[in-house]
Amino acid sequence: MTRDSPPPFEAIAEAIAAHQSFLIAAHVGPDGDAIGSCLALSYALQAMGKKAWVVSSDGVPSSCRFLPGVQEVLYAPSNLPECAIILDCDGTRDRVASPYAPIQKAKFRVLIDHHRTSKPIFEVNWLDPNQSATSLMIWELLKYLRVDFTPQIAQCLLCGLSTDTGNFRFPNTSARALLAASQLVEAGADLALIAFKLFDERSVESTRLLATAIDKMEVESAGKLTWAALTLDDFARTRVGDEGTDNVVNILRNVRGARMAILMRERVDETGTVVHASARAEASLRADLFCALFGGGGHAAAAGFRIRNAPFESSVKRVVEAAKIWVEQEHPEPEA
Ligand SMILES: [Mn+2]
Repeated sequence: MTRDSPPPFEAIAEAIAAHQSFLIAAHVGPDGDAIGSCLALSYALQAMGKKAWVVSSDGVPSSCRFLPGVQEVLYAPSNLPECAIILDCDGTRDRVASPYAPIQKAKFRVLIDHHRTSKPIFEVNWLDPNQSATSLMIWELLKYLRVDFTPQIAQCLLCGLSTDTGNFRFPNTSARALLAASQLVEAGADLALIAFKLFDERSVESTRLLATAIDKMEVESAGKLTWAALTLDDFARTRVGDEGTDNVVNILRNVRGARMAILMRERVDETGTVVHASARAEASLRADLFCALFGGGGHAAAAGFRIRNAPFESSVKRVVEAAKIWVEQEHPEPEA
């Protein structure tokens, strides 16, 4: 499939018709587009009389817990699905927030994504980096399938669209995205609630962590780079986990003159110390390519990565040194 080929709606419709049970999953560290697109598709499949399980091995971020259907999200599928539909990521073992065996054992797999770095690895692949959000692609698909847009489906899709367009402020806010938003509001979605939940609401603990991050902010490269590193100690003191860092990197990126911002967090899992990093940048700085240096990915303006098996401080140093060079260099234009 090339970039310009039409969406494989017919093949996806056939996959849905031919199977009875579906695993739906998106990327690790899920956001509103990941969760929203999965839940909307699940509602649609259930309305078509199918079994659908939304899986997120990283759970649901607190900013998305207002969405209908989140209580049904599973950490792992309870049964083997006939068909797996993977959304908003490249479909690989490392990126999908689901045990991988059920995906490998499924009779049929569908990949729907708007990340530039994704490759057609499944039986049916709809990859379109010009789409503002995977939720917008699901909106197109459900229109093709003539699904009734219930208030639940509308709320989930608008949440995804709002997440990935920065509540309709980023340059990827296409006319199509606004048309979809208008129709989703008409179908019962609550944009004011979505915007507040996704972008403004914070817990007391997370507000304290934000203050810590701002306090620890470093400015480099004549103001072109802002960054902060939050340690285990910072998390312990403010009594909040990684979910408390939502949108903090965007605040670092908002500093006048900053072309790139990086937020690094010291976390621990069963493998030991893990550095979680988020980057935001002018699209021309290709945050996705920067994060790929450390095994991550994402979009030109927003991307992330994780570093394992290295002490936090030395990882932070390595990332900052690379970023200082990066903001001085030219990078390839995102392909159309
Ligand atoms: Mn997305």
